[in-house]
Order: sequence, then C-alpha cells, then structure tokens
Amino acid sequence: PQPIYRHDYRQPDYWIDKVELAVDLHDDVTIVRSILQIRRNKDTASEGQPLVLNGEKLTLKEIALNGQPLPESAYQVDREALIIFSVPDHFELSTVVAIKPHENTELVGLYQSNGNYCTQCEAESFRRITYFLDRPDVMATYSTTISADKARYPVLLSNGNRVATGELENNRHWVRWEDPFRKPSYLFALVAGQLVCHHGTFKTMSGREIRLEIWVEPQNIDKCEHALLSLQKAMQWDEQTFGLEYDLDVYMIVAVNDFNMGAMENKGLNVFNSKFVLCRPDTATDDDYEDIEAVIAHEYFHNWTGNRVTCRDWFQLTLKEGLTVYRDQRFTADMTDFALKRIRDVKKLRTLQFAEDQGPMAHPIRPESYIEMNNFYTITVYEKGAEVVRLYETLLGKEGFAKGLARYFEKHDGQAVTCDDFRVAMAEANQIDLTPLDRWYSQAGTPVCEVRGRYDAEQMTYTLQVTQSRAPTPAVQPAFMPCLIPIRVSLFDPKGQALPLQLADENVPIGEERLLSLSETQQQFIFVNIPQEPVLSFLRGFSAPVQVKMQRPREHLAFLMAHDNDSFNRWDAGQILAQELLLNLAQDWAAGRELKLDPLFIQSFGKILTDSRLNPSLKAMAMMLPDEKFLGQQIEPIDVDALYEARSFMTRVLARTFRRELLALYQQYHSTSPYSNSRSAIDARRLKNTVLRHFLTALQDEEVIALIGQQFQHADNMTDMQAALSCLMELEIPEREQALQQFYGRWQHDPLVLDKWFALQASSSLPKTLDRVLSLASHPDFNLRNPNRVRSLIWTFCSLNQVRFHSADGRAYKFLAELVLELDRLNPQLASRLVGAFNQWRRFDKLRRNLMESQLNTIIAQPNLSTDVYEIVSRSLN
Ligand code: BAL
Ligand code: ZN
Repeated sequence: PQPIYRHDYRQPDYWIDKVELAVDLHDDVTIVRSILQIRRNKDTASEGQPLVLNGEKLTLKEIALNGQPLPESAYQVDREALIIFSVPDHFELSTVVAIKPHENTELVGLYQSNGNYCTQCEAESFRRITYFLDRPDVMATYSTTISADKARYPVLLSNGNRVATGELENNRHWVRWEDPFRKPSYLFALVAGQLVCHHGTFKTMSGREIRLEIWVEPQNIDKCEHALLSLQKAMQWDEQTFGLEYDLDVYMIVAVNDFNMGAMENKGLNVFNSKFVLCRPDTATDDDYEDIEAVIAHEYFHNWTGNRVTCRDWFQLTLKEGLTVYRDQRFTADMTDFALKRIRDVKKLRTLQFAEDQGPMAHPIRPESYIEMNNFYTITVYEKGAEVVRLYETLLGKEGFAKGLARYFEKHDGQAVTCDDFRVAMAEANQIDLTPLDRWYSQAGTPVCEVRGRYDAEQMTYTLQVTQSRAPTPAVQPAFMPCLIPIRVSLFDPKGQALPLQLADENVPIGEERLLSLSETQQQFIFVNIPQEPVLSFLRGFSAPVQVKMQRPREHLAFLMAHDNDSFNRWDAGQILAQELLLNLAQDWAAGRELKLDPLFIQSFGKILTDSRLNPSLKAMAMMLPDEKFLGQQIEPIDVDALYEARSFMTRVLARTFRRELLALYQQYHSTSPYSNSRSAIDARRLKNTVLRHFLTALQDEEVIALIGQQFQHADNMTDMQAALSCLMELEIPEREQALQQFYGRWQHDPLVLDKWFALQASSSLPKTLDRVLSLASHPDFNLRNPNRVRSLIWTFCSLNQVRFHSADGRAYKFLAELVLELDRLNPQLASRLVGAFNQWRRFDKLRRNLMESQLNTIIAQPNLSTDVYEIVSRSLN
C-alpha cells in the first residue's frame, strides 16, 4: 500500500453542491439511489477532465448523466472508484447501487447492530454507501429519504429536519430528512430500527426551543437521563463560555452496542457507542458518569468545531479534534474540579501519548503521511493536540482565546480549513505573531526541558537555566527545531511562602507566578532580590506538553508535596518522588538486594493521609502510586517483574505502616446512607475505594477481606460494587470466584456491565490471569464482533496489564497475534488498535523482544492483511 502525503493536497477537480439520497432498506440488499449536482472546479480542472468518484463494496446498478443512461463505454468501475471519462461543466449524476449492510462486520459505512441499521462515515466510509467525492473539503446539502419495513424499523432518522413521511405497499413506510447546512460526507448519518426516545428540550440564548432526543433500544429507556442532562449542560456551557448556539431545531443521539469509536458527531444525529450514553447508578460507575458527560459534550461541541468549520483534509484532523478535546476538558473542569481534571488529563497524556512518541507510531499532531487514516485517530492528534490548543490559552489568556475563536468562526464558518487558518485567526484577533507555535504542529516527539536552578547568596539572585531538546524516537525524524514553550514558575521560601518575582531587567516584582517563554535551545532567566535559597516550582499546571529533567534533592520534592499552592505541581512532586524511589527499588529487586523504603517518603505519604484541607478526590489522586506502564517508560529495557515487585513492595509498606489511618479513612468515607451523585458523595467513594483497592487489599488480612466482602454484598451502586470486585481480583481466596459468579448471574444480560466482568478479570495481577484470559476468550459471551467486548478483555489485558501480558513464556504474545489475524478479517480498524499492544516491543529485554518480533513477523507475512494492520506492523518492524 502507498502512503498519502500532506504536501500532495490539491483541491478536487469537481465540487458537489447538492445530494439527494433514497435508501431502501431490505433484508437481502439495500438499494441506494443518489442524485448529485456537480460542477467543475475551474481552479483545478480543465474542461472534459474525467470525474473520479470514490466507491468501495458497491454494486453499480444504474447510472445516468442529466437524465440520460450512460453507456458502459462512458465509464469504468474498479474496487475503489467510478470514473466517468467525460462530463460537462455542470451536470446531474444519478446512480443506483446495491449494498449489503447485514454482511458488514467492519462497522463502517451502513451496518447492523442488534438488528438495527446505523452508519459510521468518518473518515472515509461514505464511499461504502454511494459513489461520491468522499473528502472533507467537498461540502454539500443533503436530502435523505429512507424506506423500510414499518414494523421492524418504525424509527427512520437522518441529519437535519424531518420534512415528510408516508406509507408504502407491503407494510413499508418512508421518511424524508433535509439538512440545510452544507456538510462534508463524513458527517452523514442514517439510523433505522426499533428504538424508543427519551426526550427533553433546551431553550437557546436567542430564545429558540430545541428538541433533544436520545434514541435507545427499549430495554435501556431508564438509562438516558444523565446523558440528557449532560447535553443540556454542554449546550448552556458553550453559550456562556464562547457564545455558541445550536443551529438546527432537533438534536438527536442514538446509542448502539457495536461501535468502533466512542461516538460520532454527525450533523444533528450523533451515533454513540452505548457505553457513552447508558447509565444507572447500579450499572455504571462515577467514572462512567463523568466519561458520559464528557463525550456527550465533546460531540456536541463538534457542531461548531468540526461541523460548521471543518477540516480541509484529514491531515488537519487535530484542527477539530485537538480543539474539541480542549473544549471538553474545560467543560469537565467547570462541571467537576479544575485540578482533578488537569491531573487526570496529564496522567493520561504522559502514560499514553508520551509512550506513542517513544514508539514506531510517533507522529506530529498534524501528520505528514498515512496509509490508513483510521490509524491516525490517535492520542497524539487528540490529547497532545488539545495541549497545543491550550498553549494559545496560556499565551493569550482565556479572554484572548475566546476572541481568537470568535474570529475563527467569523472568517471560516461554513468552510473546510487548516490548522494554519486557526493559528492565523487567533493571531489576528490578538494582534500578536503566533508563527512560533507552528513547530508544535510539524514536529513529532516530546520536547524535553532540562532545568538547572542556581542560587547566588551574595548577589541574591536565582538563575534558572533551561535547555530544550527532543526525547529520542525510534523512527527517524527531521532535526529537532526549538519550540515556543510557555513555562509557569514560582519560587518558595523555606516557610512555604511564594516569593515576589522580579526578573533582572525589571524594576519591580510582578506577581508570585511568572510565565516564561522558552523559544531557544538554551535560555536563562535571572530572578533578583531573592533573600534566601528558594524551592522551585516548575511548569506549574503542566503549562506545556513536555518532559522535565531536573536534579533536585528529595527534600525539595517533599517540601512541594506539602506546600506548593499549585495543586497540579503539588500532586506531581509526590509522583516524581515516588517514581524515583520505585525505579531504585526495581533496580534493587533485580540485583537481589534487600528492599527498603525511604522514611522521607513514608513521612510525606502520612501527611497526605492526614491532611484535612485536601479534597478527598485530590487526596485519592495524591495517594496513588505511578502505575507500572508509566514507570516502564522511564527505563530501558523495561523490567516488568522488577517494576511489579517494587510497586507491590511500596504498597505493602505503606499499607502496613498506615493500617490504622487507612482503616479510619475508609470508615470515615464509607457511607451507609443511600447512593447519591452529589460531588461530595463521589469524592467520598473515590477516596475510600482508593484506600481499599490500592492499599488495604495488599494486607490480605481477615479484617480487610471482611470489609471487601461487605462492600460487595451491600453496595447499592456500581462504583462500590466494581471497586470491591476489583479488590477480590487480587486475592487468591474462595470469595473471589463466588463473587464473580454472583456478579455474572446478576448482570449477564446487560452487555455494558458484562464488559466490566471481563475487564476486571483481565486486569488482575495474579499470575493465573493469562490462563483466565485464554479461557475467557472461549466464553460464550465473548464475541469478536462486538468492539466493546473485545476491548474489555483483550485490550485491558494486553495493553494495561503489563506484568501478565509480558509473561516470559510468550504465550500471551502468540494469543494476541492469532486474535489480531482472526479479527483482521472481520474488523481491521479494531485489529489494528489491538496490534498496537506490540508497539513498544524494542524497549523490552532480548527474550521478550525476540518473542514479540517473531509474532509481528508472522502477522506481516499473512496474505491479504488489511492496510490498517499492515501500516501499524510495518512501522513497528522498520
Ligand atoms: N470524530 C470522531 C469521534 C470524535 O472524535 O468525536
Ligand atoms: Zn472528536
């Protein structure tokens, strides 16, 4: 397969202004009639240039140009295109194609889930519904008529407004939808099925009443209220924060069980993975509730950032995704807690995106080339992209950012544009040169800031020396050019007071926190009038997506853990200290030395436990030790057993030392009153479940086992039940299997809860987990055709359970390779996600490296591999 390059972009030779679709759904075959109004693009195409339309897995039945059937000699059809050799400047093209949604296991284009029809067209799957110029810069208005059997498909939905309905012979009916907004084909959607609606309304700031509809299968009607409330909150937040109002009269969300992604922002008709819609306190955890609110908001925010202003080409994906993730992060921070949200987002970025940067898939947020676009819906494009958008906010302030966004819409509403257009709009609105941000779009890899602070008592100066480079990436990258890195800093005196900060060229101090701009490879910043040696708080709030390297005494970290007034850095100081100790412990374990935990850390941990000022969720965050996967990134080769043993040792020591305090915290926050979803109840559950799952369980004593058992038996909500069951997963006791059976018996008919049952078993660190996963892969409820089920068992095990997936006998590697090959024939997008679990293979010891390489070679040797899997594996082996 050949890569496609960003620099090869050119406008299409033809534009399509109007689309009329008629989709007749039948059991054996679906017929799609399309009428396209097409005109030549005078800027690119000379007269008579052939028209090349994308089309895959379509059977062409009829074709006519301006009403005249075309002779076979006038066109050609191959596996990917329909080519019409000669066309006029303006014309109407009619086609009729047949497709087979019931045979579609890839879950792109038109397919069936639980007997209902739905679509997924992003990035390039509208071409599996009809022949089209399937690229985001071709924007048209759509009118869609759907017909189907009335009893089996009473609900027929598409984008825009329902304008007409009617009855047909043979118990069939039809509905016509019209979407007045021009849109790219990837935002087309169609749904047909036996669905029921949970509805509400929203009054916009200009006084229009919008109907909000959440469509689900009948058994799920009692699980929609939170999604509806989330949508209403998101609509209000976008009006209040950015003055953005919804534009159609109806906003629909449909929940489907079989979905490759989280959700899809189709204009006026979002299609969602049911995981991000359905919840009830007894079926979904507090984290699920928060995720649902965030994803509902994300897709809603796309209506402006993505739909009204879309991407010129797929290389610009971060234009809509980075920006929309940034918006949903801010929304969640406003709905929950700013510091908590920031910590969670940065944790995710550092664990997953920094790892992507260190592997074969390292790419800039605006990639330069791809073989299969679906492989570039990555944590880099999304989460690092959001961090890059956040840089604008950091540089311009919230107000300047809002002004820039307003300018972006003013200039580009209704257009398909680029990341450069976004940067220029931000710059124009704030009358500032933002070209220095360009390198964040064009360079792969994580910048590394090396920091040295030097205090001169005589001069009373504190000099900060900062250099930037790039963390090594395995794939060859162009030479690293320095980026513009905004760095927030503060200095603290020994009592924990933030010092007034005055740079050498200033006359007076300006505040106690400063934003420094690092734009050269090396720069120094001199603070004057510093009366005594300070403690540095660097990159406060994680003001840029970089790695920081700094030698500093452990006492400084312990000091920041206690005193930093930036909640993020306070948390981070604890993580850095724990990380340093864990890596040392891992080395000691590997060398057979006795393990000892630094008393300074024990003391600092104790202070966190007893700090009554800390919000309980933040306390839970601060107590959590860095996970094994994150620790693995800091060393080479990754010694999975040593990291596991080191972390288990530290957990045990802390649990033993603070047994009394931990039990007291558990009791304090374990509520006996009925479930509530108030913030304080959520905070309490977070803290007590962290205490139980991540510390007390390690004691494995009778008292703790009894607590876990009681929580499991009496929980009136899934947060507590899942937490108790996850504790049991770590214990080799008869109660473990009893609880699993009980849980299965109660929830076997609820797919989303059953996913938890699979995932919990796959995440156990017990040595028998590999065998359990192998047997669960043959369980009657395991199903390769359902992406959620595959992710819950396979992804949880292969990507998140480091110590058990990397079992030295290589059995798990073989299992994954076989599964990927089987899955590739059904659903290449999902297969390529899973095979990514091998991406870091070069960073392991020789034995594991060889075992993984051999599986990758087996995969790449298969004939008929999908482009999705081929691209990931070939990059891995190169
Ligand atoms: N556009 C794909 C799903 C999402 O990012 O919202
Ligand atoms: Zn998105």
